[in-house]
Amino acid sequence: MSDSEEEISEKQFKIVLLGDSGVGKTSIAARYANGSFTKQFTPTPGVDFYLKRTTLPGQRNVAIKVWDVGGGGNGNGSVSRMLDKYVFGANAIVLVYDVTSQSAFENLEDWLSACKKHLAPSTSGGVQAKGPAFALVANKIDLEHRRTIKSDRHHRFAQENGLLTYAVSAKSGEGVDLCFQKIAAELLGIRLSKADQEQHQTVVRADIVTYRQERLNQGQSTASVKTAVCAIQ
Ligand code: G3D
Ligand code: MG
Repeated sequence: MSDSEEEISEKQFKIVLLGDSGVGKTSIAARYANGSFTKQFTPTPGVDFYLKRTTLPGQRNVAIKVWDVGGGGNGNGSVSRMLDKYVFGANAIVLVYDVTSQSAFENLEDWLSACKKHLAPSTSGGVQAKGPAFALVANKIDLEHRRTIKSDRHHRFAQENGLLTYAVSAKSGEGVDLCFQKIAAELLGIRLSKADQEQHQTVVRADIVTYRQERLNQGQSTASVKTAVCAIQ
């Protein structure tokens, strides 16, 4: 295929989201594909698919198919019976946890080993098939005040297991787009420049909350009082 044909053609990547129920997999997939966050989610039965097209440096078009795997259990639980079907042919497997949940983080060991078991080296035509990339995603970073998994623990686990690492908030959108863009770049063997990364950075909206002047004046001198307060929600 010539260079120009390769530019026009589109690569497809299968990216599978795994992790305990409630960590925010559906929210991440919906945020990435639809740019929205819906407060009320019902647990995902089976698997849902989200498709997003993106372009990487060098006019390389990519279609990212996100597999949002539902189910209540962890790698040893109800999901594991179907896990082999979900991870088959995956280009990347994303292990998601909630930064406020100790158990969701600890269960990632089981998710990871269940995946590795199903992905035991296969050969096709005598050629060893390349396994998927693995990534560790810390979700709900908007809940910093409730964080129980510190970033050094996150990085240690990633380093011990050779995982790419990201931190996101499906709620605010922070880091979500960039996370998928970086995974796609990794799969293509491309390095994203600072400018490329900035393009995919989400501006987190800080709501301006206007308090009534008299409430702010209570117990304070008016000289130090501002009428608008910036709050990140
Ligand atoms: P799952 O698909 O992994 O099971 P969901 O998880 O996407 O259904 O999310 C579970 C709950 O976490 C949902 O709340 C969702 O709104 C919330 N959530 C997901 N991502 C974030 C995030 O980044 N920040 C915060 N603060 N909450 C998040 P409910 O209330 O519907 O259970
Ligand atoms: Mg879900």
